[in-house]
Amino acid sequence: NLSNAYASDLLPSKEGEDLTKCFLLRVVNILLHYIEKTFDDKSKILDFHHPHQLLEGLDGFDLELSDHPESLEQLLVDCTDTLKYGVKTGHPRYFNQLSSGLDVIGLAGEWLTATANTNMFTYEIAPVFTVMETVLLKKMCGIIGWRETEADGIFSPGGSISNLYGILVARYKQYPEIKARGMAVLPCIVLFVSEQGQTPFCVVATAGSTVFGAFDPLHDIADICETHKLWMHVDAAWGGGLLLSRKHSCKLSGIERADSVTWNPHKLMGVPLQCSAVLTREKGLLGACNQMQAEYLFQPDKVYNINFDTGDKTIQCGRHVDVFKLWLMWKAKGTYGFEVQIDRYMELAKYFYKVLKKKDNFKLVFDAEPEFTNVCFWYFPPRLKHIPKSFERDQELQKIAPKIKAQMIVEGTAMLSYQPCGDKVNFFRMVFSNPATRQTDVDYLIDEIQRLGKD
Ligand code: ABU
Repeated sequence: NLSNAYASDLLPSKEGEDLTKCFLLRVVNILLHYIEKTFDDKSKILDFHHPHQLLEGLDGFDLELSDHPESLEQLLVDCTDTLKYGVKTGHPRYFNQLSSGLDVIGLAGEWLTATANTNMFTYEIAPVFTVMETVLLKKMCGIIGWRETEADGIFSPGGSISNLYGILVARYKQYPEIKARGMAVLPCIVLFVSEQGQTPFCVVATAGSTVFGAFDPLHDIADICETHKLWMHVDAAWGGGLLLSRKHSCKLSGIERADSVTWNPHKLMGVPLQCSAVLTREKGLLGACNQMQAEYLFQPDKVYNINFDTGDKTIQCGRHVDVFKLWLMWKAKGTYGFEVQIDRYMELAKYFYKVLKKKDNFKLVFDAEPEFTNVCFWYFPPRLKHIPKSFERDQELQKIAPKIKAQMIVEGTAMLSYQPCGDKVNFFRMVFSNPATRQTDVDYLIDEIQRLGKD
């Protein structure tokens, strides 16, 4: 019992070894229990409460902070409660986001990363991780189809920031004077979004859109970019992982002609959050575009090769080590292991599509075999099933997905996402990126939607 022990008794406190070991082993036991529950399809995905209930405190779980220290025993209770009221994103019936699943090797990687507790900005303080990052970037650039020695990249916090890096580099490449003279010396530039643009400098194509999982025709876009000398950025945050599948990588054909690419291993490849890379075909641009040469970090007269002080390629200063868990997972699976996992998701998506197609109370948003692992569909409760499409019918249909989802969350049985899009009222988006999911979970989900959606 650690009721009379406090954080100040742990290492580096004198003779704190035994207590530190005891405390951390108890934390690990809490985590192991959570991991076992995560993979148990009979356990609830979440124990849902409203924000105000969490703020008010639940069964002694108090989020307020105090002036006095809590005992280690109470901290263990806090850890247990934090997991108790969270969402088991590795549960086999968790389909809510593009990033899901709980990879045990990736988890071990994240634990090691937290223990190492260093910053990615210089080789000086992250020698192994900065070199490891270059190995991973080289591997990913090679898979895209770029000549590895000339390509470059950086891991950054998520897909949107990676896209931002792509656009910053595109702008710098076209207008390097921006670095010294700022935006004011540039014409009114725009990303290529319509034929009435001002001065387009960049086209952003998508490989695996968030909702529909659609792929842009990358060769066609590359042809236009080459003709008009436009930078081509491919947002492959979601679809990038498909490059590891020999069967399906053709959907990204032409990505090798891009100037920059966003690829999030924390999505299709199942790496624990967060793990996102921006990759550029031309070496040196990220640095030239973003460097600030802070003298307190990036001294030019260091004892080692300062090309490995990669932090100056970013607009961040502090940078989390996101690479180790990916590196360790790649070691554990090999490229072929990722391929098997990804091909299985594609098979599951096809299975799901075929089952839905046969059911007259489900309607697919696109009645064609899925291009990716996204399958979008409506559920029609009996009272709406035979009503022809009309404004009034759609007003009712719009309410169905949120109602089913709300009940699913309250009961904690499954989680999947829904959204409207353009003229399409709320529909469900099923997506496969969770290694724990089996066909039986897919069958369960269909039954569950019908159970919760009954009139
Ligand atoms: N980057 C957008 C992710 C959205 C999703 O997980 O559904």
